[in-house]
Amino acid sequence: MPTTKRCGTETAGNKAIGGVPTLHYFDFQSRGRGQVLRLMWEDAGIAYEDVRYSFKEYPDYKKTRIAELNPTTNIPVVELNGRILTQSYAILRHFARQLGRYEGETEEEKYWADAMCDIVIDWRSLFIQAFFADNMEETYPEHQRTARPRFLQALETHLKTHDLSASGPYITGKNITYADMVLYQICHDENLVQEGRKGLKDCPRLAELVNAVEERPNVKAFLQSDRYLG
Ligand SMILES: N[C@@H](CCC(=O)N[C@@H](CS)C(=O)NCC(=O)O)C(=O)O
Repeated sequence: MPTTKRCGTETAGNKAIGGVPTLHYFDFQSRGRGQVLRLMWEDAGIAYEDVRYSFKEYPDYKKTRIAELNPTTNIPVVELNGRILTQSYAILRHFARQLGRYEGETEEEKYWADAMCDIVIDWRSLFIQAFFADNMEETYPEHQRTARPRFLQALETHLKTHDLSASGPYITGKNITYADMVLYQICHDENLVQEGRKGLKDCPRLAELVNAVEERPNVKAFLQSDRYLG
């Protein structure tokens, strides 16, 4: 049986998005696409129901409960007041608009946040392919040697040189966007933020962004709480 846990207490943020969302996702520590949604809700002080499926039980639920919620049979899926929301990045953008934050202020900022997010989408697809392959002992080290440094270097260059990013700490400057959370989470899931940011030693601007995300009061409290599972 999947586990269900209520996280947080209802706030104005819940009112802004229309209630208490229920997240259906893997019980995969504090990792994956679903974790970015948790991160946004934690940062915004939004209460949520966290439904977690073990990797073992998921294939059965994929054919039943998840298939009923989402024709592509993927997770994350969010239920909110009788509505079903699918596609994690569309969900993040939707909540950002509803909250009136996390999407950038000007059209230029919104474009840039979306563009940086799209780079991470490409990176995460390759990461997952390599990490969950049957022969992951070969494919993941290969990914770590080839694709990953390519994405790290491109993102570091963008952050250092783009007009909006250069002043830092976030992608569009001083205000966080959903794209910073997407970028933070892939660095976390690739184990680049752990052990004193060892994996980001050649990417000081990216490390600055990671530090800024982790220093946000609600994120900091979350990372130190029993809701954070590593
Ligand atoms: N574009 C989708 C991708 C969803 C996706 O591939 N989810 C993965 C987990 S992160 C999944 O459902 N894997 C199990 C499966 O495909 O059965 C999104 O961003 O939500």
